[in-house]
Amino acid sequence: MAQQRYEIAKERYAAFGIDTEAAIRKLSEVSISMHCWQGDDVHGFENSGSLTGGIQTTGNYPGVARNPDELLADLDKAFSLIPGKHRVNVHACYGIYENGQSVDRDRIKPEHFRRWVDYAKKRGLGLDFNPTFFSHPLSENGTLTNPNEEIRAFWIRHGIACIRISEYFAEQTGTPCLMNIWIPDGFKDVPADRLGPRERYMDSLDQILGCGYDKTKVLVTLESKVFGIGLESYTAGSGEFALCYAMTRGIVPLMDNGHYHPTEVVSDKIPALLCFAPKIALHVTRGVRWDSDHVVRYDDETQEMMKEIVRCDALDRVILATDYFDASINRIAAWVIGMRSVQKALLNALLLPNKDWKALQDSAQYTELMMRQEEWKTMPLGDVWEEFCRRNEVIASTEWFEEIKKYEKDVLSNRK
Ligand code: RNT
Ligand code: ZN
Repeated sequence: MAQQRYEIAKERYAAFGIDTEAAIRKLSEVSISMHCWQGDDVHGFENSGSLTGGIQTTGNYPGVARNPDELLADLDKAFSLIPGKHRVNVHACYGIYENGQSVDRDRIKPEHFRRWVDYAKKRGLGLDFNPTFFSHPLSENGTLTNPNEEIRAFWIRHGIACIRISEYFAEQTGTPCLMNIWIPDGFKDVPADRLGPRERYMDSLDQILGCGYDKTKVLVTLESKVFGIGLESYTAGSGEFALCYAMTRGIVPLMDNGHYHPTEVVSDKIPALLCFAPKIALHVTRGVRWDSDHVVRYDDETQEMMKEIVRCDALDRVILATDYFDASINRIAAWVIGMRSVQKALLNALLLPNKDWKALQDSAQYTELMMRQEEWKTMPLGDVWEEFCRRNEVIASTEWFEEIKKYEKDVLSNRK
């Protein structure tokens, strides 16, 4: 049945000159860096207490992963329901310590992440990394912008320690490791000095990048942000700061689509940046009214972002990662829904008659363009999606949720 539906869909797309086989092939090659932190509400393994840095998880759904064994098992469950081969995005607060005794952030070493490497190697997954500049006693009044030189030096050492771990990830997995820098530094209320923190941030970043590292192994990205909870009036790493820094230092700018004013869209920023940057990176998330980090869905903006990547022929220039955290629903399902939504949006983009539509735009036939864009929405994307899942040996329809229910009953319900 599904097979027949795919054959019919294939013909319908072919009538518009679109090759569904090529789209399926291309999509199979896209790997997305899946964030480990959806599995435990950004808690990590340091027992450091509460989440700070102006980001928040809400909800108390049972079965949260409490230790490395549980988080790795949950990741496996999620990956078994996500088509394709992907990467795992690890935060520095997820070091795995033999005796449960963590070391401070400026002393973390590759050996503390050996289990992540073993995990990834066994499964043929890539690994990415992130320094953790939050949820720490020394992050309360700024990290890389801190006016206290000792504290700032501590965080610079953390950044460099993370570059070493990223190099180790790249060497061990045989694929370059993306290391994303994001700091929460900012102010709740009107600052007296906006320049100073940014100058210190610039200097700190220069010191971290100046440690000497192999640029073919580690791809450093810098993520901007407009505000955080408790940091409403000012963030040092604003859009302009991060973009100018990245472009002048030859690192990669990273856009998180929750990190802009509500009517700004990252889909429009993608082609703007691609005019100048050889590579850009994305954190795909879903902000509802604010940077709320809801689970990614197949919504308009997710579709629009993926359309831009495909239309700009930039699948090899835009590096994709997910970044959201919902503690109010089954966390494994949250991973699966978000990842599959990004993939569905990519497939949709790969199946668009982009050339024809561009010709309509270029010849100012806007009425016909609008008509075609709207009529296109009822094309049988779902039948191609199911075929893509089937070929990747992953359950295509809603039946994957039976696996979640079973795992919840057999595994999650025992975590009390
Ligand atoms: C925060 C940023 C950042 C974090 C992760 C945990 O607003 O989006 O990427 O979500 O580092
Ligand atoms: Zn982010």
